[in-house]
Amino acid sequence: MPGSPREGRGMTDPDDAARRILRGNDRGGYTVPTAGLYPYQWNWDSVFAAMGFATFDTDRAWQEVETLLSGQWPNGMVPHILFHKVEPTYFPGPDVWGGVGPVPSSGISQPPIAATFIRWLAELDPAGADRAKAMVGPLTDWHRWFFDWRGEGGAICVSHPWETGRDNSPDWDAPFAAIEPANLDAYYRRDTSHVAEDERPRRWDYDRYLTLVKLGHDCGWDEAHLREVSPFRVADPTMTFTLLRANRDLLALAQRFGAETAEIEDWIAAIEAGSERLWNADIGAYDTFDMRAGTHSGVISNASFLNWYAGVRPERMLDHFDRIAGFLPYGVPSADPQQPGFEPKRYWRGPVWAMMNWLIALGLRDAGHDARATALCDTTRSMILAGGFAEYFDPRDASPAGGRDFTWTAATWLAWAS
Ligand code: 2M8
Repeated sequence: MPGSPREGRGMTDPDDAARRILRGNDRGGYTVPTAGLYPYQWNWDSVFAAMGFATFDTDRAWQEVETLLSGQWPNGMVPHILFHKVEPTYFPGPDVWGGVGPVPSSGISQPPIAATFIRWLAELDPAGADRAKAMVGPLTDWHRWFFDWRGEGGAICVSHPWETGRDNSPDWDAPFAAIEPANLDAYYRRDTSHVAEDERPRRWDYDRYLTLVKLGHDCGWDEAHLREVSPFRVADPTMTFTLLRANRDLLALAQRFGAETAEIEDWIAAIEAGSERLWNADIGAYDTFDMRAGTHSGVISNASFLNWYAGVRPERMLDHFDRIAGFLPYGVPSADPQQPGFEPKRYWRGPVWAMMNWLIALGLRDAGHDARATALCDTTRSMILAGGFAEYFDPRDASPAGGRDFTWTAATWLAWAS
């Protein structure tokens, strides 16, 4: 972690500020993304949190992931939210979801970045080898769940936008337009009491999010049934590319600890081939593919740039990366600023997310695109120094948006951007 300029509005010591955010969001064994707005344990947020903790407290880092895996369902799925104790500041809570695992939870998963970061954690902290070894079985079961229930010829689908973590991306506009919300009980959102309405999804989106949650809840999260009847089944670059990368890292862990590798090798080959499904030749970019409609979204998002992280086709996406970098001072925006649907302050429809930049830059570095990786790290550092540890940032001027004192931005700072 190279040194950083100690500047920024109101931040005399950003490293110390970041550590204090992680400690402040620690609820004892797990970390919330931010108080109030997100008062539970989220899946990929926790993995980023672990890497932040790893810079100053490796025991706490391992504990974060162990608590996450303690919520694994019997079918292998690791939920996207664990509701360790009920908090009234968030909706929808455990009763709306009706998760069927050992800890009250949601009924969907989130991008499986865990194996990748557990591998690093094990390298960083050799004393934690036994803890890493104990995770190989649960991680394999989780990856198998993705492959069995979300795989479509090696491309990995989602059954809800929340599963990708990119909640209101323009990617979902077309599949959502085909969903007519039905039989929804009256509900009261809590998010807009914490954050300005124009930085959050619209009511139109929430009606459809909750329609899909109700569908899952009412069948007890029966994946075979949902695969048949759900109106929403979309192959997605976040899932496909993070799972491909995670399988490569799981393979390394399995080899190190003498676990079975053949199944993991098969998954890697299948997803490498299946990722081609996400290549939209019309726009020369990776995007989502709606399995129900048989159409690409045509949307270039920050997830479109995860092919390098996944280790596929390193020559692709560079033109779009350079075009967008030349158009906006702070990238990578969550939606293409030169496409319709771009909204620079509205959540996953334009703002920049520091932890997505981290994943993209990791991939750029692995693919040998070093100058771009360094430039992305530099702009992310400036963005955080200018805007603080916000949930996301306006790509035009780095102004902060969404929640504040945010765990994954603090963790990204400590483990990568500082
Ligand atoms: C956001 O998603 C949650 C639902 O899962 C929400 O808006 O209520 C997304 O940014 C997601 O990627 C993230 O994991 C979560 C917590 O930070 O918030």
